[in-house]
Amino acid sequence: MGSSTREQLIGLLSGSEEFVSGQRLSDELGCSRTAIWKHIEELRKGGYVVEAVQKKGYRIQQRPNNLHPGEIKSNLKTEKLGQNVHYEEQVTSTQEIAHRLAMEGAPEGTIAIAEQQTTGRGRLGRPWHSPKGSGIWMSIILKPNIPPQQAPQLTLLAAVSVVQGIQKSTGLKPQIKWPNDILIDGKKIVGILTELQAEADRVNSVIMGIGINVNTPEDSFPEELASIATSLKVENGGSDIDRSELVRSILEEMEKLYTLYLEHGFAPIKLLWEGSAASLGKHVRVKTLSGELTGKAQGITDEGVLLIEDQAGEVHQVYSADIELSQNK
Ligand code: BT5
Repeated sequence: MGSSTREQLIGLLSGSEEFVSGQRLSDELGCSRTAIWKHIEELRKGGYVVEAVQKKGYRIQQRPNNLHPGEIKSNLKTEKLGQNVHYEEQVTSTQEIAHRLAMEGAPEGTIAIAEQQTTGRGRLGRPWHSPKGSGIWMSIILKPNIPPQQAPQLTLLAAVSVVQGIQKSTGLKPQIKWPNDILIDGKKIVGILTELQAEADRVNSVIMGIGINVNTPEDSFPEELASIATSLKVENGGSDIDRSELVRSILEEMEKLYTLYLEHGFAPIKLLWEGSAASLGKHVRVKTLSGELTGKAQGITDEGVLLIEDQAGEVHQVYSADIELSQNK
């Protein structure tokens, strides 16, 4: 799918601090100068402040605070991830959109992203709070040639990518709580939800949902989240973070790790994951659908399964669960 003229226009204007002449824009985009002028008017309506000076051309002075495809794709250094962006102001869940796009044959790396989700979801049907304009709510379509049992590895891969992306964009150093939470100071800042379109022996598409509290003000979390959730803005001393830049860093990190994974398997990802894991070596309480277990988190296997050693010294393999880090050890 090619970029729209609007995306290309934003790309051209973003490529330079200088004015770009109307003639050059019209040559590169293959449309008349009047058409360019109309597109610029559209950008202005979309929240861009565009300076227009006779004989010099156009220059973006201020960008809107949104996740429009043009914003995400300008200067995005990836080959696949994020090159095809499906953006909406409000959706039920970006997972639903991405599932649909994958069924319709969207290429690998396509993302669905929205300013707001009305029924954002976590695992096991739990709700994901996704207020308007302050977070990153996105779902990435991947098409790895792996058996379905290996899909949990991609959750861990996504977690490492998000940690590295956040670190690169903000300098903050989040930690990963197995399998899918990213925390700062023990509070949740990111949730990851991996869903599959698969047959018994092969994955057709992985729909990787990532929710990040970016510019959520401190006092705006609903009561049930106030003590367990935080945002990058809160942890960053109150200053706003550029969401589209953060999306780009995450997509760039993820593409690097995903390529590494497809070429060399999970081993290199496992090492990186362990380097950011909050739970390893700690005493944890594990809640699975079949019961509870307490013990020491020993590590993860090459498949991404968590190993817990109980008080009797027996080692349990945990495939899917919620874990709590004990306070006392
Ligand atoms: C997750 O589930 O953490 C996965 C969340 C994935 C959200 C993304 S957003 C884009 C895509 N579209 C979707 O519809 N979903 C994905 P889980 O481990 O089950 O955690 C859910 C729990 O996290 C809830 O029960 C709350 O306790 C807590 N929670 C809900 N909203 C939160 C938020 N915004 N920040 C921090 N914690 C939250």
